[in-house]
Amino acid sequence: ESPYVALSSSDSSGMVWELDDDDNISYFIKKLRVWCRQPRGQWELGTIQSTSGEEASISLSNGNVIKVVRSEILPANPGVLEGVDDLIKLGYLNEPSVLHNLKLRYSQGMIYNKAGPILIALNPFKDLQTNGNDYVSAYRQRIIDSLHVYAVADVAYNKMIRDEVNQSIIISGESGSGKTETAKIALQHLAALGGGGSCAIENEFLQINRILEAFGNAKTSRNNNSSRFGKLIEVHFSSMGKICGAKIKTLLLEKSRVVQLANGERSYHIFYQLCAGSSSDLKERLNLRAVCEYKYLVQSDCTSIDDADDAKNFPQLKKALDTVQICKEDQEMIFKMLAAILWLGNISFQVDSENHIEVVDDEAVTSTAQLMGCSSQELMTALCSHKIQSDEDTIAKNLTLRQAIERRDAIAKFIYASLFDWLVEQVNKSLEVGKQYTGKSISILDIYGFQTFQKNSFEQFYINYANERIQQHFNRHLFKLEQEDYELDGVDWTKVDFEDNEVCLDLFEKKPHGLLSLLDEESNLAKASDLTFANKLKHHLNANPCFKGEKGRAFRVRHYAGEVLYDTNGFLEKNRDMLSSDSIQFLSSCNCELLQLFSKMFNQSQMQSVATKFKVQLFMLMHQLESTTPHFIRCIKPNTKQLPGIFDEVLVLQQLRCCEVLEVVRVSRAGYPTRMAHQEFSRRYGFLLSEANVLQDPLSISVAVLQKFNIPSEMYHVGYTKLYLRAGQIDSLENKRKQVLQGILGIQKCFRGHRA
Ligand code: AOV
Ligand code: MG
Repeated sequence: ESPYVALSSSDSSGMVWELDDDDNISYFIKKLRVWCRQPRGQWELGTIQSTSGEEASISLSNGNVIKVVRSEILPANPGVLEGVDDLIKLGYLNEPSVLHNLKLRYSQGMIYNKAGPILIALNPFKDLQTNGNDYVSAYRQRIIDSLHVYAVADVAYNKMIRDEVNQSIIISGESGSGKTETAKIALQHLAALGGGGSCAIENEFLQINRILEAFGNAKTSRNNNSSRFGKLIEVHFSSMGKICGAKIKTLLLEKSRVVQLANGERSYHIFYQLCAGSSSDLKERLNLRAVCEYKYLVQSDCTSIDDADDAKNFPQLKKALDTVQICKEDQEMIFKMLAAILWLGNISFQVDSENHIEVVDDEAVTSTAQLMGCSSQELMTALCSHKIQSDEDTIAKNLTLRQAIERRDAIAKFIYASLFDWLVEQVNKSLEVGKQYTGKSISILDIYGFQTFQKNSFEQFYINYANERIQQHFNRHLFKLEQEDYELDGVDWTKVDFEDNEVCLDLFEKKPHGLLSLLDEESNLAKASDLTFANKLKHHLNANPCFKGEKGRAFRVRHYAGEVLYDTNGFLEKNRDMLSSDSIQFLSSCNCELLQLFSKMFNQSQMQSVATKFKVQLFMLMHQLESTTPHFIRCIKPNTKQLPGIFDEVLVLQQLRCCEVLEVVRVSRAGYPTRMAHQEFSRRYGFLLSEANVLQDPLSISVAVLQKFNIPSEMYHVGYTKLYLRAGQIDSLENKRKQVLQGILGIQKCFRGHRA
């Protein structure tokens, strides 16, 4: 029950007080439990003892009495509302109350919370033993807390079957907040729901995740297992609710990581697994060395991860490749490509007396050439010369040292990115169980999280842009559409304000003067540089409040999750992502099936910039999500140390703010979370009425059902087209329906029994 009523009279001392709409205290109340802000920003619980003017004396729980000004005080919830599972139940919805609630539950191992329609998942940074088969059955028998990712998957599954509409589970949150783990838990539960009692599909999903993570995840300074690509896993179900296939769609892999690492970070897990865990036979065939001998891997002074055993993970990865039916020959080819990339990184150049550069002909060259299926000479030519086609013949021109290094790295990146895409394709082939999907699907979205470092480059630029798009999807569904619906349908409604990120998206997408268009425009100019690009941005975008030009090559963007300073250094080159025609020709001439395939694929793909390709991929993904009923999970990172038991209030608050949790709860508390068209409602529940009503129009039937089951009038609103129900109402109707249906089924069984 809301404490508003109880507290809005005068208290025992006779002091009159009031709370305004935003829960601010307009008058002081004696003995009221309050939160007061301490000088360092944290909130402390206390009780008002006396007031004088703008100040109150507050006694804290440690016995101290302090004086606090009115603006630094907020009302606290009564003890009975400590640790509620849904923030919607909080009487006072203010930041300290929400934080306190989450913190209390977190300290008791309860990492899941509802905030109206969304699930908030706090990263425990330890195994809570709440996932796995025992837990699925415990969950099903309702032995355990129903607040779990399982519950979200359940709701999505039931809704898909009931409404025959595709569903999506959209997981968002900062880097390291737990999206990928949450996605795995959701997938595991879908497999349990639609797997028909066998664990085969569950195991297959597990193995696929192992492959995707080995090739697509890496240690960053934010997360030891950071996803460096985005993914949408689409699980298809038959009309009977059984899984009949799945498909993975990926979003641009961060390929610069293959050749360039920030200090303390690692390249993709697979490289370390391969070096540490392959058999001596395989090592010999690939001429493989220890991690410390490869330049691409040692540049960051970080080759191992606490708690991760690269050597042990490799045989498991091979098993996973077996599971998705990648044959041993193909596996060998994959490992060869990885070894070739590592050796490529060891190739060095020298400048001769005439200032010509040449490749140092050493073991790196012979190993790479052997692995790629070409001669050392062919490889060396490809790395340091540039063929120019004149009218009569072709002339070879020597590259500069910088160009040669760029070419070497470009080849390494190209091979790795192509290998990743190819692998995803193979995985998808193995997932196509039933070719024809007759039923509906549930998609799980898990992308790279919002990131901000001291220096942010092109990778952060597109990652944060994608997060901005997903934030908009979130806003649209939880604020915009919701509130528009009320207004259109004549529901009396006080609008809840929310931070729209349209202006920031505009900054990225506007044509011709948005960040992406300007980047493409500049990338097409031969004479352009990162500096001219930065200047162009400052020239065209300064009017957008989300943009700020900075000194030199830098600019700032105000994202929904905070301000990020970008350095345009390398933007143009990374966006052009050129692979010279020489390199492609060279790769297609190698005696290696995969390299030939990759170069063919390259020739078929249009020559698009990375920004354009990314935008297209992202739009396709969002377009697909638009046609689904979304279920949102917000992951929250309780601390940056990646350790259990630490709840950093400032950090959590900042994340709650940027995903507007309080606003979501406000909309949902004031609103009607369940809505159904009269047609749909009457079809589903009309049969609960006596026959006489069945001939009426849907709206009248809806009303009759509500009346028959004594639903109080403040619990619903009859709109022009839809029926709006407050939280909890549909559950009681569903229960009634189930009871009646079970009764009917029971009678039918009884009849059949008689006939038999
Ligand atoms: P992310 O997906 O949100 O980051 P992860 O899902 O990789 O974050 O989580 C980071 C780490 O937190 C994991 O490796 C686990 O150690 C731990 N963790 C997260 N969720 C759980 C859980 N439910 N139970 C136990 N441990 C957990 V990124 O991909 O960087 O944006 O790109
Ligand atoms: Mg992840």
